[in-house]
This record gives sequence, C-alpha cells and structure tokens, in this order.
Amino acid sequence: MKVYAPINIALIKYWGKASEDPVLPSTPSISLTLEDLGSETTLETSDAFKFTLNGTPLQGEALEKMRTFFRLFSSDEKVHISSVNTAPTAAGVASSASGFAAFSLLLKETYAPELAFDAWVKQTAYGSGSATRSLLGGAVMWHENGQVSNVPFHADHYQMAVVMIDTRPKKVSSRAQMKQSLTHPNFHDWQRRNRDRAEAMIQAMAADDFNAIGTLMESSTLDMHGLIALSGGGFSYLTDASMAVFNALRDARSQGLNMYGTADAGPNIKVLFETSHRDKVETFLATLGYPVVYSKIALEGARICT
Ligand code: 2P0
Repeated sequence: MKVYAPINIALIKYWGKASEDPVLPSTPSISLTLEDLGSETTLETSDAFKFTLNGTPLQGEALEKMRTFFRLFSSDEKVHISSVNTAPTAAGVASSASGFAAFSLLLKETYAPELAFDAWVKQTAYGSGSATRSLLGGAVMWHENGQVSNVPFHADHYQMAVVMIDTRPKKVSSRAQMKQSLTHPNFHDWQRRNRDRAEAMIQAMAADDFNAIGTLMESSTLDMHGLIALSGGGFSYLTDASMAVFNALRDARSQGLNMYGTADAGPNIKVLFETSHRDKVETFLATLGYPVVYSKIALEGARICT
C-alpha cells in the first residue's frame, strides 16, 4: 500500500504541550496544507522491522521512535516501511509533519481501518503534533482538546513559497526546545497571546483579509522565536539570512507588493502571498538568491494513492 501526505505550514504556531500523554498542545494552532511538498510512504512485509527514509535505513534512536509509533497500531513488527519526501530540495522543511501523517494513515489503513477519525488524530499526535494538521487539507486548526478541524478559508486565493536558505537537518529538535520554553516565566503570556491570535485568525480568514492574516502569522512566528531565544539562552533557529528575508518582505510591502513570512524550527522562510500576484512574487523572490519552491494550498490531506 502506498500513501501520500502533504506538509503543512503553521500560521498560528504550536509551541508547547499541555500534556505529553495524551499529546495535547498548550495553544490552538492553525496551518495551511501545501499540495506540492510531502511524503510518499509504502509498507511491505519483511523479516524484521525496517524503516527507510529517503533511501537510507534508519538506525538507533530514529528507528526506535518509528517502532514505538508502529506499536500503537500493531505488534506484528515484520514490516519494511519506506518513506520518501517528494520535493527533492525540501529536506528539513516540515517533513516530520508529512512523514508522520503518511505513516499514521498507512498504519490505520493496514491495521485499524475501523478507527474513528478523532481517535486516529490523537494517535497521530504521538508521532508529531504538527502531523495532525496534515491529515486534512485547506486551513486546519489543531485544538487544545487534541482534535483537528477545518477553518473556513479561500484556499484558491493564496499560495506559499519556501525560500530554502539552508536545508541541512536542524541541530536542536523542536521537541526538546519546546520543553525548555514551557518552564520559562514568559510561557503563560505567550500562551495567552497565541490563543487570542488563533481567534483573530479565524475572523481574518472568514473575512479573507490578507493583511490581517499575514500580520497575525508574522506576529505568532516572531513571538515564538522570541520565546525560544528567551528560554534557550539566546538560541535561535533563525539566522542572519532569515532576518534579511523578513526585512526584504517588509521592504516589498512598503512598495505595494504584499507578502508575509513565517519560519519554524529552522532558518528557511515560508512566504504567504495572493495567487493573483504570483508573477510579481516570483520575480521578487528570485532576487534573493536562494532556491524557492512554490505550492498551492492542498484541498485534501493525507490520502491513499491508487
Ligand atoms: C508548528 N513546529 O506549529 C510548530 C512551529 C515548529 C515550529 O510543530 O514534539 O514535530 O513532535 O509534537 O510537531 C514542530 O514540532 O513537535 C512544530 P512534536 P513537532 O508547526
């Protein structure tokens, strides 16, 4: 069996768990599922548990993480799972979200086809919290109670571009860094502000108000990176090059080309823009000197390939 799951990019960020078992986020998050970057995953019988990622067999801790997730669905470990990220240049760009969404769909279809959607979402979160949002297309909210649902959104009005500043794997896992942020005295202020932003984002999406959507996205992004720096003794996933791209986007806005940026647990910048401005955006982003991958918003999340 073969499945595909697209990546998703959070506009309102998930940063912090209220509970690890079950996995529940400290604030709601809202993302867009991107059609053209994702993970394709297959399962076949084997003599032992094996997991191949982009052609390389996983070993040690990475393999054990996959085995632990597998055991949530089955104890018959004689399988070989093979997962490939479909965009060749997309290494390190939300691939754990699409990877676990695809793996989770594969396991549900193979071992637990009767599993209810809500229970499946909760099970997926053990692999990666952000993977829950790749189970659906469009704009998706992961709620504090662990459920996901669509947020009404004009998906065809918008696209995203990923500016690939550095695609090497990150040195500090978001899971570890998130845990550190939880203990910082500013965490509760972040939580309150991010909950408020999630409410405001639902309104902005309903009104199709691009400037409000973009401003809320940048605000959630920079607030999260501020909290990471505060709680990590100055640590940042962002580099000088990332900040230069944020500045370039701000300059472009001041000249009438509306684009907004966001970044996750790495230096790459994802740019949200209006579909009607794609040509101008392509011309502008080409001047930055980095590879850029474009994607429409996916209408469907994780799916079985025929
Ligand atoms: C997000 N990130 O909302 C945020 C923004 C990174 C920055 O979710 O611990 O792999 O496995 O639940 O989902 C990345 O963290 O973390 C993430 P776990 P996950 O997309």
